[in-house]
Amino acid sequence: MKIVLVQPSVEDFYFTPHRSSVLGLRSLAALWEKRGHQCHIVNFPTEGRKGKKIPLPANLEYLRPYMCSNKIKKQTKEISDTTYFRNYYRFGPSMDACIRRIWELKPDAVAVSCFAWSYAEITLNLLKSIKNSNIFKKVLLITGGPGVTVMPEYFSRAADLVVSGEGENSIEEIERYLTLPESVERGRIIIPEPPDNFPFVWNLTNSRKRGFNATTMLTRGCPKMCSFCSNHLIFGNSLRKIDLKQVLEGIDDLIAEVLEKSRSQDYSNIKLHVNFEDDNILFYKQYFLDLLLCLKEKCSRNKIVFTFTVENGIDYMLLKKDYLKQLKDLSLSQLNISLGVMDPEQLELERRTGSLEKLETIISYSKDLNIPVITYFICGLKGDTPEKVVDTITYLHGQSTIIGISLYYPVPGLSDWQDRELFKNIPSNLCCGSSAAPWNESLSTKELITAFRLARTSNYIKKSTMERSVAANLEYKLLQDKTLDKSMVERFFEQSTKVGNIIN
Ligand code: B12
Ligand code: SF4
Repeated sequence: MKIVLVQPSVEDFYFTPHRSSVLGLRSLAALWEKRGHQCHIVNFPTEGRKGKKIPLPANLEYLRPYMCSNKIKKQTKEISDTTYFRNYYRFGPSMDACIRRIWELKPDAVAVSCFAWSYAEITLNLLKSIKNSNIFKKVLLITGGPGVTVMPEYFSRAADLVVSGEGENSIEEIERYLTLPESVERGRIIIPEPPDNFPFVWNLTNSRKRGFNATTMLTRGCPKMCSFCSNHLIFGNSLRKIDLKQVLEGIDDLIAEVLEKSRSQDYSNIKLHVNFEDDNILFYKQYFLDLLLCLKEKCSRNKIVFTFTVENGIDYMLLKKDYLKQLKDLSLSQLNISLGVMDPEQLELERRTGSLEKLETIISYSKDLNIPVITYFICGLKGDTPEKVVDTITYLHGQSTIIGISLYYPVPGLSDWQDRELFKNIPSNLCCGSSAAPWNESLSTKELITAFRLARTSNYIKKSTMERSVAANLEYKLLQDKTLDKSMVERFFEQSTKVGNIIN
């Protein structure tokens, strides 16, 4: 059978195409092909060079005053680099174009993924358009993914089969539906058993300037239960990894693919960067070192310059100096740290552990090793205050790190969001971090956006060579800006002048 696996277009203020690797769909395709099916993946958000500007949805109108108008383009770089978003986009083709593309592939079944609840509505619209279109009458329509898993009933009106959780083992049900279409009970929700082992898959892209970029993931599940994270809802609490032997064989295939493409495109110096999307790879420290060593050696034997990152974030509490040195020797090119939250009381509330002393040791050792650091924290958690958030930003301003700020968003089914009915009556795009909605009523939209802009301001100041004059100029301009919370801006500049910063 021919199965077309689809990642729908995304509508948001921004998107990260180099991380949009559809590893879930790749994993399904790898296993389903082994059963004799012909699988074709369509990753719509990565089609086309960049997003197409579209009108701001009516329910996000409250963000308009914070959006930097296009007139600001003419403003200095220091202002444009410290603003909120400017435009709203569609990443990927229009609905009609998507339908046409899928139809041209002549599928027996279409499997649509929803990678986050915040994109539930756009996924549902695609499903409905397929379902209502006569040309797809005989085509089986399946949906799954993290966004579907947390609220499967929302999708059952629009798909023949709704899969909650890991999708690999849903293939038996799909085959049954395809062979006995008359037995199909439309909109059925199934929760397949997780696979015993899952395949090593990757997404490889390349450009002449940057070389090759591969994204992969080696583990699933997490025994921790951070209050804001929905990982356990999809992958459960037990941690699993791909068998090392299987990864090592896969690395040979990855390198062969790189060599083949570089030959056909006539590359002289071959560079390969691998990004691991794992949530907590340091649960398997030795395993990770073993495969990095193998990857580096195989690259070197083939005259490929190898580097790697773990962009989804590394748990600094599990990181020690000697391990970091080993990662550096194995070509770690940037350290992405997940801080989660800084305040000790808050840490407890979020069921996380942390130590600023440890964080500082890791950041300063990274500086010695010449590894750039990005530290991510979440803003707008329950119990957060504007003061706590500014204190986190100023604290990080004093460290050798760039700040990555994530605005809080809820996911149906998390311990604080058990009432799923609530989400049926709210447009799902309100659950995007970029919507800066005051979910926990701890910070208002204005305060969340002020925090976002202060984090960018800190990064901008750190990157500039004339920090003091840039900071003074920005302080003046931000204090004039009526869309910002004045007391947060004042607190930031007052404290950041005291801590100074040590990035350069
Ligand atoms: C890489 C990643 C991204 C990439 C895109 C991923 C992609 N699909 O291409 C990027 C960086 C763009 C991204 C962005 C966001 N992400 Co993200 N992301 C991830 C991450 C770290 C890895 C995804 C992955 O490859 N997993 C591995 C594969 C094997 O798993 P999978 O994709 O879930 O697929 C399995 C099942 O879900 C299922 N399945 C998937 N699709 C389908 C389809 C069918 C038909 C079937 C049957 C089954 C099925 O079967 C697969 C195999 O078992 C996950 C965390 C995680 N551990 O998964 C978060 C995660 C998916 N992200 C999440 C969120 C919320 C976001 C944001 C929306 C957050 C925000 N700031 O608003 C942003 C959007 C920002 C933006 N505008 O860019 C949440 C989703 C929670 C939820 N249920 O709603 C996750 C789970 C993080 C978390 N811990 O909570 N993300
Ligand atoms: S945030 Fe990371 S450590 Fe916490 S539960 Fe999620 S995956 Fe696990």
